[in-house]
Amino acid sequence: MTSAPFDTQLAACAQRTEAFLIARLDGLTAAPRLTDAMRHGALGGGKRLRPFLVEASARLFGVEEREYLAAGAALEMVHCYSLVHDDLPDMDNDHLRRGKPTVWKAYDPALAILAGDALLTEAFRVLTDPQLIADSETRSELVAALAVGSGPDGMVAGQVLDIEGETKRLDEDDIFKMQALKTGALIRTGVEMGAILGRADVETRAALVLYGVHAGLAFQIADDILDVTASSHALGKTVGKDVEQNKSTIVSLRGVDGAREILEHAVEQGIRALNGFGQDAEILRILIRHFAEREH
Ligand code: GRG
Repeated sequence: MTSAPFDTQLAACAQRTEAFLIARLDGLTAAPRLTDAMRHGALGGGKRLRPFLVEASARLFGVEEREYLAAGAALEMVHCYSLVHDDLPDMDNDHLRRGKPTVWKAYDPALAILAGDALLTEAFRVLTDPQLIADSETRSELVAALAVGSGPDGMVAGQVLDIEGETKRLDEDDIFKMQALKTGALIRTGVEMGAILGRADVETRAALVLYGVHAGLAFQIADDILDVTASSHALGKTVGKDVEQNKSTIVSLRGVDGAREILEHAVEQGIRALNGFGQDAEILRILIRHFAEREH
């Protein structure tokens, strides 16, 4: 990793990811209104934290920019699809996302469903493109990792558990499980994709996955704390959605101070998982602290 400050590195990654997504979407001409809705859901906003996780992990192994950029953009397309679908009237019924109307408000719910579907499927097309990722085994392992992280053993399962939590009381274990799947799975997958691109050995990949699990936990607990402590109107985020819907979160069960303790523990465990990586992994250590300390 370069020694540029964290914010500069994250901004550079966001810019590269945006440019990649613009070019990729410009190449889709079969149904212009669909591509416009995909642009609305994927471009012009978003912190691009997940591509940065792929990049930071891949750079530990000297992976080329072309490869980690493609893998990070694919992961971001899946993340954007999840937000587009999550905002739908039959899910969270949100009107604003990233400071602008949600895709279903700007277009209509049917097109928002299809734009989400198209972002999801296009992500996998990116990962199978030999012009972007040279080695065929790497491509197929990336596809498998993203399918696990995003599908019925990952994010989609988490979303279902979250919806079930609206009608039944979740205990702490249920909440940890739901969050590890709904938000944590894609974060973990980002770090894992870097390890796959780097052809990391089994132990090295497992250490990075362990870091990713704790990074996902830190991200979600920080989000729950922000829901009750911060005002994020300016960002177009629905403030305290879980609070508003009376959903159980770690904060509602343990209080803000209790949640902060769990958050600090997750950060420590994540950093400990990187013990074997030395100075090269400093950016991942900064990143997990950034997750814990973020203000939006
Ligand atoms: C619809 C299958 C399906 C899944 C949806 C991730 C998800 C599951 C829903 C998103 C709802 C939500 C607000 C989850 C909490 C995690 C969170 C704050 C996600 C937003 O991620 P950021 O902060 O967003 O990285 P940006 O806009 O920066 O990309």
